[in-house]
Parts: sequence; structure tokens; C-alpha cells
Amino acid sequence: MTVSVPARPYPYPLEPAHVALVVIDMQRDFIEKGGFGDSLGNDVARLEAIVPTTADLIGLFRAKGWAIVHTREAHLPDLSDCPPAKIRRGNASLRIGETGSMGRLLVRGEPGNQIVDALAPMAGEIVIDKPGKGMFWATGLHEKLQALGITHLVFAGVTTEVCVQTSMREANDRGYESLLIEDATESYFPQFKAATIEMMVAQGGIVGWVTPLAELQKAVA
Ligand code: TIU
Repeated sequence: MTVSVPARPYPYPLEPAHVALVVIDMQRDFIEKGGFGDSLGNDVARLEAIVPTTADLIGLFRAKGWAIVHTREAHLPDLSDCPPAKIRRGNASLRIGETGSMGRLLVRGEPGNQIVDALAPMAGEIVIDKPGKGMFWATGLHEKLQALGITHLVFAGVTTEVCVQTSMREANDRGYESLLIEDATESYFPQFKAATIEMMVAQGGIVGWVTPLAELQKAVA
């Protein structure tokens, strides 16, 4: 039975039997000092602030028994899945694959590549290592979701305008109905988070829907 969730630009039609939560890249690389986000010159403290809300959102999906996907932006140790252009880009103090205080940046298995403890995946939840910003590129995730009959995606994670937005746009083109939980996503740049939300809900929800966690909690209670 469809649940109507108050949202912008109009109520989101959540399908309990076909919904999955996607938590994008809540890994130490972006959220703690010494990681990739820090190496790019960002204030990482902004991102840590959404951990409690994101934990509550994950708790809601676990309580309902609904599917949960966790992603990590992660490369193979030999960086064979990382385009040289991605390594070259920018003026970072440390580059992808180089060693920082939490191990090699954005490399699978390194301490910095782990999801923060408070949001750690549980057995049975899907964990995706993605070499790109988007969650569908070179991951096989679409096929996994199709096998589970998932048509509706609820999004959280970081950063709003980079990996979350890219993933939500990729999902849109694959026919998913996407809802972003606005207090469970964050950017290093508050103006970019705000602009991303506005562009998603503009034009009748050209990318999808946006709502705070409290609205989702009330609607599915
Ligand atoms: N730099 C930045 O804002 N984000 C990323 O590099 N990756 C993700 O958003 N996960």
C-alpha cells in the first residue's frame, strides 16, 4: 500500500514493499580529518553533524525490515579502476592512493575507507564500492536492486552536490522514484546543498523529492 510522505515539490508516493535506503559514502575519508575531503582543503566538521540523523534513518529502515544499501567511494589497491584524470585533478595536499593518517586515500580496505562506526553496515545489508561519484557506474547495483524488486530509493549521505546528486540523477534515468532526506545529507558548502535541493525539486521534481526525516518518520509510523 502506497504511503504518502509530505515532501517537496508534492507528496512522495513511498512503496513499502519496493523501497530501499541508500546511504552514500559516509566513510572516514570524507568525514574525519586526515582523509580525502580534508586533503582537498574542506572543513570536514560540517559533515559529521548529520551522523545522528543518518543513524536514526538507518534505524527506521532496520525496524521496518526494508532494504539498505551503503556505498563507499573506493578504488582497488592498484588503482586500475581509477582514471588518471581523477588522480591528477586539483591541487590536493595528498592524492588518491597516497598515504595519509588513515591509510591510502580512497583505497578499499584502508582505515579511512571504512564507514564511520555509528553507521556501520549490518549483516544482510548491501555494501557497494564505487569507483565514481555515481553509485551505478561500474558497480552492478542496478541489477541487484532489480533482483530485489526495488523501484523507490530514499537517499542520505555525502556530499549533497557531488556523490549524492550524481547518484540520484543516475537513479532518475534508470526509472527509480527518489526521495532525499535533507537533514541526512550535507556538503562542505552550505550554498551548494541548498542549490542542489532547489534544482532537484524544481520543474515538478525533475530529479526527485526532498523532505526532512521527521516527515518520513511520521508518515510511516
Ligand atoms: N569532494 C566532494 O565533495 N565529494 C566527493 O569527492 N565524493 C563524494 O561526494 N562522496
